[in-house]
Amino acid sequence: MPKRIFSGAQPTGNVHLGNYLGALRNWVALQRDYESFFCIVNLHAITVPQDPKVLAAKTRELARIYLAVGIDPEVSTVFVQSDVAAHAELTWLLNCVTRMSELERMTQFKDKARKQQENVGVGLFDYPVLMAADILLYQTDLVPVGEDQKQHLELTRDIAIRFNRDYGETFRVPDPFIPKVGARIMSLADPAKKMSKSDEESEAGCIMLLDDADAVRRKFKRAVTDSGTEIRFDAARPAINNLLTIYHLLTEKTPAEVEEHFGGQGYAKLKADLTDVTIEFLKPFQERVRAIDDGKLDEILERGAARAEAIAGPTLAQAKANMGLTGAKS
Ligand code: ATP
Ligand code: LTN
Repeated sequence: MPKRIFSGAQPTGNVHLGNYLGALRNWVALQRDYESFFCIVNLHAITVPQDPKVLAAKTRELARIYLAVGIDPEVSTVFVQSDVAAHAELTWLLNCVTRMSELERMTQFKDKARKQQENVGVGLFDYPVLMAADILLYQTDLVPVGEDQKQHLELTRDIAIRFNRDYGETFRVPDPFIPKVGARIMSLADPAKKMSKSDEESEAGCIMLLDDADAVRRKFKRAVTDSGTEIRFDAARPAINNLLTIYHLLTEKTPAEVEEHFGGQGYAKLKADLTDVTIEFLKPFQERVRAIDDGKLDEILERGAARAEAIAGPTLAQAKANMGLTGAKS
């Protein structure tokens, strides 16, 4: 049996270069070596307030982005989380084997709860359990994500191991796939923070995949730099390290080739070249986003939901049976 991968992104805000270099790019690279499921996790999106019309539009936009970065719907399953009811149902079962104390430790919850102030929904607290359900429903082997999801993956493994121990072998225990380079692209405005679409203050530090050339030029021009003039990879200089990492990943030049390319040059040259390679990457990508036909997109998402359901349904049924949840139908 081919090994399986599962991953997802939330249809909120705008997809940025960090999401691409940390996650989407690896999904594309891995999709032919694994049986792949790529989900648009709209149930995760509603853990913080969303405008329904905007959420619906962003869900379709994200599906277009998946396809335009190179996810091949003939090879991979692309679907919307809320189209497969098993995700919500397994979450309930897993809620009953997850401890409050485990969820209280989640750093993403703590960060997001702080931003929501008194309006912290129960769903936000339960977010990691829904994520565990996503992954475990597909008997997933590998989960390609950015560095920020590591803690959620560890919790997913703990939940699977506990469920298997208490109710008998039910779920495969997944491994994270976190790339060595690019797993944490930093904000151009503040290299101490990760590039993030949910952080409103940092718009200027975030290159969006749908940004036009002017926006890209402006953002790189204003990008923060560190002291020292030499253009080389240096862990002690996070701003330049981040810019060089982006250049290295977009051009696929080795770090040595990148340093040689910029040898004896200054920040102006680095920013100019980075702007050029980014625009060169984004232009054809954005054309592909626009070229995807609406009807075709519906067809892909319907087919995706049916394929996902065919795997998720039996896993859910097994989990229920193992827990003793047998009613009229069984
Ligand atoms: P954000 O913080 O921008 O809101 P998110 O993690 O909430 O991002 P998703 O769209 O759900 O948003 O994330 C999709 C993928 O992108 C995840 O695998 C996540 O780990 C990865 N990712 C997010 N930000 C970065 C980053 N700055 N560098 C590398 N990978 C990232
Ligand atoms: N929490 C993830 C999105 C996500 C996910 C998943 C990633 C939801 N379910 C399952 C991998 C596997 C994030 O990146 N914010």
